[in-house]
Amino acid sequence: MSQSPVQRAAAPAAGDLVIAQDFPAAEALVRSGVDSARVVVLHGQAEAAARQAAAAGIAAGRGPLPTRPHDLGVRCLVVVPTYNEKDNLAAIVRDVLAYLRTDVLVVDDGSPDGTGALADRLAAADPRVRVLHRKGKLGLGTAYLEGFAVAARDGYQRVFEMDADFSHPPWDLPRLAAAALDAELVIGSRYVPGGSTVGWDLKRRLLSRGANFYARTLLGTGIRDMTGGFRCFDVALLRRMDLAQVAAQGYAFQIEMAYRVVRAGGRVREVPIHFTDRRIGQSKMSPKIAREALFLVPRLRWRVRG
Ligand SMILES: Nc1nc2c(ncn2[C@@H]2O[C@H](COP(=O)(O)OP(=O)(O)OP(=O)(O)O)[C@@H](O)[C@H]2O)c(=O)[nH]1
Ligand SMILES: [Mg+2]
Repeated sequence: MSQSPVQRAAAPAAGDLVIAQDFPAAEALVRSGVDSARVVVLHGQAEAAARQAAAAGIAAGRGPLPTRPHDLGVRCLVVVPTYNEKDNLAAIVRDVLAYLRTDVLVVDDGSPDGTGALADRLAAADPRVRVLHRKGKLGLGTAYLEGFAVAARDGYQRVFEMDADFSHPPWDLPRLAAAALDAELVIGSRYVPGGSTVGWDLKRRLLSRGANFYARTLLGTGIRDMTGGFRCFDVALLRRMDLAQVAAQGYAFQIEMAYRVVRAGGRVREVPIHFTDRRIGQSKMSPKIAREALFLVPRLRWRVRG
């Protein structure tokens, strides 16, 4: 059976490092097919030290770590919704903070496995980490909306969506943030040149492709990856949007937000990422989530006006 376009077997060896002076240069490399997991973006770091930090990061299975978190000059908040992610959370939070100068907001829905208590411990140990506890599993969409409200209230300039399960490579966060300097929405995209999905079976790939084709065709946005959940929004644009109208939860939430940004006149950029199937823990994908997207997309056409 044929595999997805780029099948990454293992972390690259440190000897394969590719140096990019800045984020636009890194973007061009990734677009041409270089795996971002071995791109060292200098962005002001001395090359020798940067090479060393990246090699150490790769050897530890954490990707090409910078010598210090990349600072894009804007106040960032990475929102990480969690439901039963106790085996992922500490590592993902640590890596987010290592790659990007940012705060992290964990939105936990009363995870039975104790993720919420773990998030509290991480927050107590680091002022950059914050936690929102909600009672019971209220869904991804509302978790992000609450995160956006915190970002708007507390003066953040960029807010990110990111899964806790390492599907979204933390080393791509600064690249998203850099692209967001001249866009209102940046989508970490599997379906532009240089992007891919890794580790999904045929059924999951077809479902994702089908959902994207469907949404793109019906909504006419030109966006290749409408369902991707690794994103950066301009908080100023979110403030101008009427987010109380957003109703969707699963993949449909991502489709709806992308469409609303387009209708609100926001510029959308897609930057390629390798989306990797979750490392540990249980999938929450369900037929209900797919059905929601199926019925929501046509309704968006006439519900959402610019
Ligand atoms: N707060 C909150 N987080 C959720 C909820 N459902 C999922 N999440 C989190 O949202 C992120 C994405 O969910 P996933 O289960 O990874 O969904 P997926 O990527 O479509 O599917 P798999 O990776 O195959 O499990 C993860 O960090 C989950 O822990 C929810 O109802 N509330
Ligand atoms: Mg996932």
